[in-house]
Amino acid sequence: MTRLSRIDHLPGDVRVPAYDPAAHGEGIVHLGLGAFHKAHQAVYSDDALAASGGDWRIVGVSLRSSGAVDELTPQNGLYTVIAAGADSHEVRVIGALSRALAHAHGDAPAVNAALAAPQTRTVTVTVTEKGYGLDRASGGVDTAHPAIAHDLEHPDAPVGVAGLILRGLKQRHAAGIAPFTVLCCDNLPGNGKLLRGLILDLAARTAPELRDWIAAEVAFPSSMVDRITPAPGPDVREAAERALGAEDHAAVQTEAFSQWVIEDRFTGGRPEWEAGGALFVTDVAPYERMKLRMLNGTHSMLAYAGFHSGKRYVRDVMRDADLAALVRRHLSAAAATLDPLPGIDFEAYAAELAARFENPNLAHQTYQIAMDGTEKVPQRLFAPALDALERGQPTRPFAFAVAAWLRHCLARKDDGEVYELQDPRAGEIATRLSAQEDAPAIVAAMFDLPGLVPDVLRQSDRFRDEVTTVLDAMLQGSVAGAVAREAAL
Ligand code: CS2
Repeated sequence: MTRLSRIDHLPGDVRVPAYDPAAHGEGIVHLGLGAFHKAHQAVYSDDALAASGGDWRIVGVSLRSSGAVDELTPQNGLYTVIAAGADSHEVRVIGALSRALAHAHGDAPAVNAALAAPQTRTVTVTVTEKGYGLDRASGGVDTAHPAIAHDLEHPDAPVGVAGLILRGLKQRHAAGIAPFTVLCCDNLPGNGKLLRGLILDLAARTAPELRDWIAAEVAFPSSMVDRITPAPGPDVREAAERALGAEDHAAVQTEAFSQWVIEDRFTGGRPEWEAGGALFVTDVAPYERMKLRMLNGTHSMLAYAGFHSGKRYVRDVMRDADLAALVRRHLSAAAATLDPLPGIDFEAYAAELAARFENPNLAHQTYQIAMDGTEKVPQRLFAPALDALERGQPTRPFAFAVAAWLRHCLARKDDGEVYELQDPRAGEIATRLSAQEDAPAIVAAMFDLPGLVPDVLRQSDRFRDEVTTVLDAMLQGSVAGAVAREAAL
C-alpha cells in the first residue's frame, strides 16, 4: 500500500487542505511535535491558511525523540486527524506542517536556523507541564531539571525549551532581527507569564545583557488550549489507512470539540486562527482557570479513582454510576470556585464536559491522564481547594481527588498488581512512601514534599482530615468501595 505524501487522489470523503500547501512559506516554529499539537494548533493553522493564506506553515520540532520525524518526513508533513465525536466522524488531512525536525537526532543546526530565521514570527510550545524545568516557587528555572542543568552549562548548544528559545532570541538580537512571539500551549495557569519568567531567569543567568531587551520586546501571550487527544494506538493508524486507502504513520485521533482562547499580543503578526474558531481576548486567566479546574481537575480525579476501580478508559468511568456521580460533584465544586465569566454558563459547560468524557468513540486511558501528578495537581486540585477553603465552600471533592492521587502514588493496585508511577518526582515519592503504611503517615510524607502543597492547605486540619479519611477508606477497604461510599454521601 502506498504511503500518504500528497493531497490529490484521496477518497472524496476525506477532507483535504483547501489551499496548496507548497505555495505557502514557513512562519511558525513549534517545539514539542506530539499528538496534541497535531490535533490542535496545526488544525487551526490549516484553517487559517485556507481562509486567508500567508506564510504561516509550521516547522515542527521534536526535542528528544525522532519518532514524529520518521513518521512525518516521508509523508511531506501530511497526516490525518480523525475527529471522533459521540455521533460525528471526520477524517481530515492537514497540510500546515512544512517540515519535521528531530533536535536530538542530527537536526539541531536546522532547528537553530529556523529559530533565527526572519520569517519565523511565532514560536509555539507544547512540551507538557514537566517539559519546561520551571521552579514554581521562585517562578524561575529549576536547576535540577536535566534540560535546564544542561543549558546552564552549555547555553550555546541547548537541548531544552528555554535554552532553545533564548539562543534563538540571542541570535536575532545580534543580527538585528525582530524577536518572535512565544506562545505557550500547555495546561499551566498563566502559561505565557510562566514561560516569560523562565526565559528571563535563564537569560539573567546565561545572557544577562539580553534580559532587559527580552523583558521589553518579546511578547509571551497566554493561551487556554482544549482538545482531548489520547496517545494514538495502532488502531488509529489502521482507521486512517482504511479511510485514505494509503498508509499514514502519523495519524492522530481526537474529539470533535476544540477550543483555543488566546491573549491577542503578537508582535510579528499572526495567522488568522479565528478561522478555526479561536477566540482572541485581552485576559485569558478566567478561561484557563475554568478549564484547568473543571476539565483537567475532574479528569485527574476520575483518572485516579477510575484506574484503581478497574476502568481502563474515561468512557468506562462514565458508565459507572458512582464514578459518574463523583464526576458531576467535582465539576460543580470546581465551578463554585470560579468568578462569573461573561458569556459562559458553568452549568452548561459542566454538562458539555460530562458528555465529552462519555464519548464512546474515544479511547482515552485513565493511566495516561494519571501520569505526572506532581506537575498537575497544584493547578487542578490545590488551587481550587484553596479558594473553596477561603470562600467557606466544601473542600471534600478536592480532598477526595487528592486522596485518590496519593493512593495512585503507592504504585500498586488493590489486587497487588504493581505499575510504574509515571511522574518526574517518582523517585522522591517512592523513597518517602517506602516505609509508610497508614493514611496519616502517607498524607504527612506527601504533604511535606518540598514546594508542592500550598502552606494554607498543609496547615488546614479540615483539609488534611478529609484527605486522610478518604485515603484510609481506600486502604482499609478498596478504592471501589471508597468510591461507592463517597458517591452515597
Ligand atoms: C488531560 C489533558 O492528560 C491529561 O492530564 O487532563 O491532556 C486533557 O485531555 C486536555 O487538557 C484536554 O484539552
